[in-house]
Amino acid sequence: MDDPKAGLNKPGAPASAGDEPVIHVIPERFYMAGLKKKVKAEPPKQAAAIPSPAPAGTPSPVPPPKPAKKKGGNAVILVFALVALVLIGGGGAAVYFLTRPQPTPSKMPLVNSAQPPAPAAPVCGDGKCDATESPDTCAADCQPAQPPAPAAPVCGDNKCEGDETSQSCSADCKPIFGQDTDNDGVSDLEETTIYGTNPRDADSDGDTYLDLNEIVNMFDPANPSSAGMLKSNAGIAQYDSPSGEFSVLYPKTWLATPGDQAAGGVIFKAPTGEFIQVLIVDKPANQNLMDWFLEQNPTVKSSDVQSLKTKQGNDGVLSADRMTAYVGSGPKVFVVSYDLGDQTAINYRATFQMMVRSLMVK
Ligand SMILES: [Ca+2]
Ligand SMILES: [Ca+2]
Ligand SMILES: [Ca+2]
Ligand SMILES: [Ca+2]
Repeated sequence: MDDPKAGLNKPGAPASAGDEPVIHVIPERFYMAGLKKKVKAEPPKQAAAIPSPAPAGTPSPVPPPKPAKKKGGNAVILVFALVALVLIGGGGAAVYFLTRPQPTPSKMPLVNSAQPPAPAAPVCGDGKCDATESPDTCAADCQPAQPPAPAAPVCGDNKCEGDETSQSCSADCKPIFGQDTDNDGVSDLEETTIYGTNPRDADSDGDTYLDLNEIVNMFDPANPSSAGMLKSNAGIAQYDSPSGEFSVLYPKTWLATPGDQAAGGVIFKAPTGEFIQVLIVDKPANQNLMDWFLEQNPTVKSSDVQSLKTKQGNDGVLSADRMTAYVGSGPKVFVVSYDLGDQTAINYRATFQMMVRSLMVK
């Protein structure tokens, strides 16, 4: 019988004897079997991969797919897969970028487009007065500001403006009278330059008649005598028209200039520039003076005018502004008007009344 232990020894190994330690090893058959199995488990790829050549003359069956070809097909598929992946990835990215929410256009682009272009630097001499230019910095382009032309005054707007006066527009302008210190209706200028009365005494001669009352009734305000008449006053003269149609008292210091022969009349000019004029116009002999006046002045109401009577006894009409009187006598009307000239104040109101009252038709 074989020593079972001998089978456990390595081949060629001396058999152990005595008390020497026994080394147990895997029996060779097991060892080899295991090794064979191991070798069998991994056969060389080459033998399995290479197909045996078909014997000549025999029809070759459907050739098995060549490993190389199979490898190339896989590569193509891989490439296609990669390309597909790239395409899918790229398409997805494109879809993402195309469909992702865009920034609201009201933010960036509008802000930029709303910015005005930077203004060009102003050029002096281009005929345009730019905002930063002025008559001081660029007289060639910029004219000095002209004051706006004043609007033409409108009579009836309740504003006394421009060259309007109580005479040219009584609706807007209240009359301004010259200084009258003693408030007797005779201006200081009249008292001192015409009548020789006291501008601080309403009854200069002390005859109990006020200065104005004496003047418009043809009495001398500077003479207490009841017989003292105005035409005897040192400052008064009488004008007799060359045609012999009328006479009128006037201040002796004023310049009397007869009108032309056809119109008759006269102009008395004061040293201060005002003047009082007498004109003679025709009217129907049988027409009432007021009717004639309203016919001549259709916009004037009868309630706006004032009736008067001359010292001689002729009827008269005083205009609304109290600056023109119309004295009727048969087929004639004597128009006495007071023009302020360049003056704004009415300095000769008492004298104008005196002259109208003194008018005598011959
Ligand atoms: Ca006075
Ligand atoms: Ca007086
Ligand atoms: Ca008196
Ligand atoms: Ca008197």
